[in-house]
Amino acid sequence: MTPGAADLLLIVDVQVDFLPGGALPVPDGDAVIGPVNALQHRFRHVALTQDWHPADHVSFADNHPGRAPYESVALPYGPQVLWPRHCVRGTAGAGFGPGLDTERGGLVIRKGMDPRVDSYSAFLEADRATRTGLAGALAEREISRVILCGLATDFCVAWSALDARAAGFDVWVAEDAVRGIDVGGSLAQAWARMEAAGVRRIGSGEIG
Ligand code: VGL
Ligand code: ZN
Repeated sequence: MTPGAADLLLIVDVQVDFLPGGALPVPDGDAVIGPVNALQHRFRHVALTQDWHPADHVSFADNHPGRAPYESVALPYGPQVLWPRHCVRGTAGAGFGPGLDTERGGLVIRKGMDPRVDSYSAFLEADRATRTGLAGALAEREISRVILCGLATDFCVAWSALDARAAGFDVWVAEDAVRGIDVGGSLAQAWARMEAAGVRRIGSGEIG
């Protein structure tokens, strides 16, 4: 694949709290930084996302008395996994990972800012109704293909990839530039859902 003017690299949630030593570390998460940095130089359009929660966010287990991280609760929009408190907006944990090149990013999308609604996806919040504006911004830039990398494969990468497909983009995941959390089989399930939706996988070495 040779990226051109209609291609966007979407770097999902490469943030301190998702890296080893962070509040919600993705196993081996720091392994994505090298490939993600190498990929960026091959793209004219680069966008980054940041999970950016208020302190009273509904996805934090400690905001639900008696509940523990990784349990699921029923919310008005459906089941919600409860997470350790992470990526509280403005904190060091919500910052981009050390070593991640960010200067080529023309667009930063922050998500999960509504205290009552989570947003794994960079396009659509978990209520499946509130749009972040990313699809419109990409349409205005005449982007037709989105290549995803970052964290976590089975949550923010997968939901973003599926919503990008639903929005009509040609979608690829750079499989060596993502890592997953894997709670209760979520990683295999996410790959199966992406495959069924027509999301394709590519090695970052095949892009350039
Ligand atoms: C994510 C869990 C909670 C992610 C964000 O970036 O995949 N996962 N918030
Ligand atoms: Zn989150």
